[in-house]
Amino acid sequence: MFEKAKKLFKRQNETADQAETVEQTPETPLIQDDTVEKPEADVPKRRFFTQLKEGLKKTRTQLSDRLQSLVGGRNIDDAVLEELEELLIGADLGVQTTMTLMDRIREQAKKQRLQDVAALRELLHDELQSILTSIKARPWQLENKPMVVLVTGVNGVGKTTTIGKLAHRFTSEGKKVVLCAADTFRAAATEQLEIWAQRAGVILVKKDDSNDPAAVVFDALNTVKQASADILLIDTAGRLHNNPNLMNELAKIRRITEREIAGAPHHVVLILDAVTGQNGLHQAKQFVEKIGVSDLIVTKLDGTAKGGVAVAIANELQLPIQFVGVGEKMEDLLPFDAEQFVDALLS
Ligand SMILES: Nc1nc2c(ncn2[C@@H]2O[C@H](COP(=O)(O)OP(=O)(O)O)[C@@H](O)[C@H]2O)c(=O)[nH]1
Ligand SMILES: [Mg+2]
Repeated sequence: MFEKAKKLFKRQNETADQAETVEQTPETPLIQDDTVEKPEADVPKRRFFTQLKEGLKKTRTQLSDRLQSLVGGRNIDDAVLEELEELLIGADLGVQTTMTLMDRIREQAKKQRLQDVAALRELLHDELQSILTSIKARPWQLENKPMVVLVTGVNGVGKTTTIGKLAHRFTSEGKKVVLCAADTFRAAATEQLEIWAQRAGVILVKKDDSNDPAAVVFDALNTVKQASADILLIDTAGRLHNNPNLMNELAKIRRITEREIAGAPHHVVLILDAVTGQNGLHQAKQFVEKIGVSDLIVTKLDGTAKGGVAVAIANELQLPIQFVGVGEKMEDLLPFDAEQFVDALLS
């Protein structure tokens, strides 16, 4: 079915395999669970895993449970592998990523003479993890203050919500956070960010009745300097991704931050909504091309059975996922860890 495209992507994979690998490890999550008796360092990790597992429930049912029933009692033959391929497509891993995976799985299954479902699951686990860990990630260096983060993405993907969650996370870690309301396109956008700023107890920079986002960013950069803040999170508009005005506006914001603070923006985050699945990929490519993106945050994993799209997007864009959104509440943002993500997907 995918023979032609397979050859095409094989070459690409070979290049990716040669790339330097840096494993993504999360910074210590802030959520503590005092009820579990475990060594200190394990507690946030365990809590994060439980929350992630819950968030990925729909996808896990689609992938893991069906994998079990697919293979039950059968030998791992070509027919089974074909069905696995369909399963991966069904979990929205995308054609390209599925083909990469299936090439490796077919090869290994033959080499290792795989017999049972447990071994197949383990192989799938390792190959998924290897795709994610081979993507270079630049950690968020909170020591080099101020750290400026420009948050982008189309309307409704969860930019403002994610900024609220990040603000909560960083203040809980004792950081001084400033939010910038640079989505001046919709009147309600500033109000929404204001509510999050209050909830998280952080400073908000806004300009009422302004339609000049770059001017708001300029003010915010000054506030950050004056207040000696640690982090600036810039919320932006997301109207029509292919609208040249939006891209020009983002480029202008980027230029101003570069001019005002050395090394800024330290991260340009693209927010992607897992519910829109593969459709989000085309939009994502526009952002990557036009403004340059350094990190991904995938939201709404709790609302879809197609959470595999997170792996597909990271793989196709070769960009690291830094956080994942698993709900609408302030605590529902988790630092991304490749191993835990794959564990939660397949357990
Ligand atoms: N279930 C779920 N909903 C989310 C998540 N992140 C954001 N949302 C919801 O998505 C909707 C759009 O979010 P918003 O932050 O306004 O998107 P923006 O237009 O990109 O700023 C809101 O109703 C949020 O509550 C998530 O991780 N899970
Ligand atoms: Mg918004």
